[in-house]
Amino acid sequence: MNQGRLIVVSNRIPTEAAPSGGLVVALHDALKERGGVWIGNSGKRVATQEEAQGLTRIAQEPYERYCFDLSEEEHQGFYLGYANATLWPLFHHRTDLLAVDPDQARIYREVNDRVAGLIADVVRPGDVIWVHDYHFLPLAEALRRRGITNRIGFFLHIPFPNPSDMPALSERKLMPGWLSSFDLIGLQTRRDVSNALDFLRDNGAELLLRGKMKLDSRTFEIASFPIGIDVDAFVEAAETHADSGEHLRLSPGERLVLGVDRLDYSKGLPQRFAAFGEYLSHRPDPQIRATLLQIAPPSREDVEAYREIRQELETITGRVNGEMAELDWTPIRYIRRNIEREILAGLYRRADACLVTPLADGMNLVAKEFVAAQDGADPGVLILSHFAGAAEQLDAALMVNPYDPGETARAIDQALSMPLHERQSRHLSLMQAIRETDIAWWTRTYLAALQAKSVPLND
Ligand code: ADQ
Repeated sequence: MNQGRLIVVSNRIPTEAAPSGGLVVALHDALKERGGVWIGNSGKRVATQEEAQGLTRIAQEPYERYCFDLSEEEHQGFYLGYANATLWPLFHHRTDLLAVDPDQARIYREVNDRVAGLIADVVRPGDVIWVHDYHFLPLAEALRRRGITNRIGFFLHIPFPNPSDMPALSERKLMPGWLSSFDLIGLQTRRDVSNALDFLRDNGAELLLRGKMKLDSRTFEIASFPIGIDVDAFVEAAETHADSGEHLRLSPGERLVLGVDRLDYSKGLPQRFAAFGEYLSHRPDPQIRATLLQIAPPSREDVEAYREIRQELETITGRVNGEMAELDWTPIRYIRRNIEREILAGLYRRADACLVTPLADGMNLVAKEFVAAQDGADPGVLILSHFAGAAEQLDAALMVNPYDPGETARAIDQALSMPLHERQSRHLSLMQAIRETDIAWWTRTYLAALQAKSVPLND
C-alpha cells in the first residue's frame, strides 16, 4: 500500500539545512524517511494580517518546509496571550497566573483557522498529519470543518491539566470538540492520560476500550508516548567534550551541582536556589565546597509572569551569594544564556549532581540528557522532582518534593556523599530506562499507532 506523506505542524520550524536538538532531529529523520511536509511559524512578525497570508516554501529537499508569518496582533493574542499566558499556566497547574482575555481567545482560534486553511491547500488524500503542542489544540476541528478526513494526530508536550482546574478556562466547553477531532492524542505520561480520560468522560465522552473514546459520532484514542532523547548522540557529545568543565575553573575538590532550564516559573528555580542555600548552611562539613551552576536563558519575556520570575531569581541569588560567598568562591553561578549542546553535554558529565526540580513538567529532557552524559564508571547523581513527567520512568533517581527546600537540601547532601557502587547501580538502571524509550522509539511508536489507530500499552 502506498503510504501517504507525513505532514508535521509545529509552532516553530527549523530553518537550517541540518537542524540540531533531539525532537527536531527526530521529526527531521521521520520526514526524510517517508517524505513529507513540515509547516510552522517563521518567527517573523509582519505589521498586518493581510501581509501574513500564505505559506512560504523555505526548503524543498529532502522534504518540503513551509512557514507562515504572524501579524503583530496575532503574535500578541495567539502566542504570548492565549498559548503562553492562558493555556501554559492552566496546563502547569498555575490557575493563579491564568489570563482571561476574550480577544486573545478569539485570535488563538482565528490563527488556528487560518493555519487550517493553509494546511488544507497542501494536504493530499492518504497524507497523515501530526500536530504538535498546545498552540494548535483547535487545529483538527478547524480542518474537519473544511472537510479534511485524513488521519490527524496530536502530541501534547506539556502536562494535561488537572480536570478540576479546567473550569478556570472560559473556553472549556470547546475543549472536548477540539480534542475529539484528532484521531490519536499522544501524551507524555500515564498520569496525563488519566487526567485526559477523566476530563473527557466528565464532558460526555464514552470510554469504549482502554484509551479508545467516543464523543458524538467520532472515535479517537488517547495514550502515553514518553518522549526521549538521542542517547547515543548525547553519550558521544559528552565523551568528546568531557573537558568543557575546565572552563569553570573550579578549585580542587570543589563539587559541582548543575541546573539547566529555560527560565520558566514551572521549573521551580526559586525553590531550588533556596534549597541549595539551605544545603550550604546545614552541610555537615563546612570544608566541602559545592557550587550550583544554573544555566537558565530567559524565554517569553513579554509575558509578565516571566519577568517576575527573573527578578525573583536574581534576588535569591544575591541573598545566598551575599551570605555565603568567600573571596575565592561564589556558591551560585547563574548564567542567563544558551550554551552550545556539545559544551552542555560536557558540563553534565563534569557535574556531581543535577537538580531537575520542576513544579510541573511534561517530561523534562534535561533529566535524560544528564543521565546519558555520565561516565558510567564514576557517574553523577540525578535529583528529580516527583512532578516531572520523567519521574514515571526514572525512579532510580533521588526523588524529591520540590516545594520542600529541606528535603531537596538533604537530597543534595545524599547525592554528594553517595558511595560509588550506589551511584553506579542507580545510573545503570536510569540508562536502561532512557534507552528503552529513546527519541527514535517515540517517533516510530507514535506514527505506527497513528497509522494503525491502535495504541501501545505503556503501563
Ligand atoms: P522544555 O520546557 O523546553 O520543553 P525540556 O524538556 O527540559 O523543557 O527541554 C529543554 C531542552 O532545551 C533540552 O534539550 C535542553 O538541553 C535545552 N536547553 C535548556 N537550557 C539550555 C541552555 N541554556 N542552553 C542550551 N540548551 C538548553 C517542552 C516541555 C517538556 C518536554 C519537552 C519535549 O515543557 O516537559 O520534555 O517539551 O517534549
